[in-house]
Amino acid sequence: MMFERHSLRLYLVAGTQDCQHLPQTSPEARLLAVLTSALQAGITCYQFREKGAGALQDTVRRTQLAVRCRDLCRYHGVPFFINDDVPLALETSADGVHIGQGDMPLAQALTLCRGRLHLGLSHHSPAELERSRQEDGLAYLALGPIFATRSKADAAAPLGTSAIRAARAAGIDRPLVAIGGIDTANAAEVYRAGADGIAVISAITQADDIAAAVRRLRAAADFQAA
Ligand code: 3NM
Repeated sequence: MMFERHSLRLYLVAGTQDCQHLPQTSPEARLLAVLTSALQAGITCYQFREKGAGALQDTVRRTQLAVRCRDLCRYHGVPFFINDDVPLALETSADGVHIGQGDMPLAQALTLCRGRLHLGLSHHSPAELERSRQEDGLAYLALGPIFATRSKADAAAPLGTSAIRAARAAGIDRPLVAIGGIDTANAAEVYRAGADGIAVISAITQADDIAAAVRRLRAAADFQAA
C-alpha cells in the first residue's frame, strides 16, 4: 500500500493494554472494537503496539490479532504498521514497522525493510532528528513526547510544540508525526507548529465516544490543511 505524508494526519497507536477499561469480554474484542470505530470515523494510519503491562504475551494470539487488525485496516484503505517487530510485520504482510531508537540498529532495520516495509522511527530530541534528516530509507520521523503522557512508562520529558517549530525552522522537511499527550484540546497547536500529523493512544482509546473523538481530531487537522 502507498504511504504518503498525509497518511500521518491522524495516526492511532494502540494495543490490548490500552483498552482494558472497555466492556467487551476478551482483550482481542476490546481492541478490535476500538479500531473498527476509529477506522469508520476517519483515522489515517494505525500502529499495532502490543507493549507494556497488560499486553498479550502469547505469540500465537498476538499474531492472530495482528492479522485481524491488518484486515480491518486494508478494508478501510489505511496503512497498517507494527511496533518494534520486523518478523511479525513481514509475517502479517504489514505495510510498515515502527521502531524506537534503542530497538534495533537503524542500519539493520533499513536493510531488513528495504523494498518490503515502510519504516518509521521514534525521536526524542533535536539531535536525534538531525541524525535522521538525511535518511531516505525512513518513511517518517516521529517526535515525542510533545506533552506529558501516561501511556508510556519510560517516556522522556515533554519537548513542547517548540521542538516541532525548531525542526521545521532548521529545514527538516521530512514527514513528521508528533506523539505524546496530544488530545482534542491541543491538536490544532501541534499541526500549526508544522507537524504533518499526530499520533495518539489515549485521546482515542480512552474517549467516552471514540467516533466523536476521532472526528474532532480530524477536524483540527483538516482545518489547518485548508
Ligand atoms: N511514544 P498518549 S509517547 C507510544 O515519545 C509513545 O516516543 C512516545 O500516548 C514517544 O497519546 C507515547 O496516550 C505514548 O499520550 C503516547
